[in-house]
Amino acid sequence: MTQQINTGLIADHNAQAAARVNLDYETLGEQLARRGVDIAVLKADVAKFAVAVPSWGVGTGGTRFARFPGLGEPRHVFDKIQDCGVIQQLVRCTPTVSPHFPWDKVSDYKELRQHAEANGVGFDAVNSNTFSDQKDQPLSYKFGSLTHADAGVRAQAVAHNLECIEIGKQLGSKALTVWIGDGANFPGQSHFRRQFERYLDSNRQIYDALPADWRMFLEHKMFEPAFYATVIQDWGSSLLAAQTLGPKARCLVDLGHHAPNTNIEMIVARLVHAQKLAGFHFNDSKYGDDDLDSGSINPFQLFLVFNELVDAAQTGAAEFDPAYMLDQSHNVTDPIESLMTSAVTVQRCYAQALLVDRKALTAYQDSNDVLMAAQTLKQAFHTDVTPLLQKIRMDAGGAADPVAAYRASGYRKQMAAIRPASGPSSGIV
Ligand SMILES: [Mn+2]
Repeated sequence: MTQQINTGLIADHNAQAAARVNLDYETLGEQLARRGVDIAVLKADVAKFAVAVPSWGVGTGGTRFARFPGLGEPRHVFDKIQDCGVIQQLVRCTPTVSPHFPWDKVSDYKELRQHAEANGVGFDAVNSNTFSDQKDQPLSYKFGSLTHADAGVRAQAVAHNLECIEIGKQLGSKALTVWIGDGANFPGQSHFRRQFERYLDSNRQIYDALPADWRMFLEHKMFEPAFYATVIQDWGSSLLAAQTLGPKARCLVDLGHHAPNTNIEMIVARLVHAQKLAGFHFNDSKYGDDDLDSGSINPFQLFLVFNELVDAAQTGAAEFDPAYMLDQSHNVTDPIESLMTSAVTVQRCYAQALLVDRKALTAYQDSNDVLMAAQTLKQAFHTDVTPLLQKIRMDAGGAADPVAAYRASGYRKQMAAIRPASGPSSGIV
């Protein structure tokens, strides 16, 4: 296997941190023991947690105003996979990459799969793109794709999704994520019901082509690029579509794809109840679909989402097997640093949610002790599990402090020497 970051450097980094981490871990273990939690059991559980990295996330993102490229950006999917391998090497909780087509198209998928294996990562859900036009594409998606008024455009969009499934089979994927930008920018532009019916009809053709052990993740998004009405704008439309299509279709929750102040954790609970939760695209936002780093604005919300997930797992909720992925746009940070930090943040919220005293919480809920119910969640959220996460990473060969080890490695500088600068550009991820 190709280790992009020198393993000796990581070992030295960890050796310097070991005494401090071990002491902090012991102290945390004593604190948790007083609350009836065995830190060894918690550690074994958290060590199994994994979140996928999006292939498009390792490139510098942009807004519709501008994109300011970083140094040593990946030139193609092979570079992207290599960067994802660096992330996994240091954080040890991002074992898979989610590719996006046609951006990540290659002529030899066997070679791509081998390249991923050599970099210590596998493939997660494949993503289709019918929200932008590609060079030499016969028909335009300007006025929609799977829901376009013209049957020819719909057929082209369906064919692209079928191709994504075929590529995914070669890469070892087990899911197709479908997000479309279809909608309307003006009242009157589209017939709401006919457009939704066309969505279902097109997706039926894709659904029918899914292998038996695959899933179809339907991703909703409130707005943009359609600013007046989006076909799959909310979890209600998504659930309706998933229920119409059948058991392989499920609803994907991207944290940024809701109106501000939406109670996302409650949506999660509803989707668990409906046995339709596909999984997540983690990110954070302040105003809209900002695609900021996970937990950077509202870590408590992320914790509350995991509180629902841990509750669902511990109560044996049916058809509960959510897929976790980061989906962020890194405009002003090094994407590798942001993705490492975000993966650890998501893992942290999972660990904190495992610390909720559920027996006590249930008792407070049933006796209407509102204040203590809220305090029970806060007690878990306020627990600093940093030493636990450090210990898990170090035991797995990752770094005590992934960003510090990454910076010390000089990886970005090395890549800047190999990969030519892409130059400033407008445009979006
Ligand atoms: Mn997303």
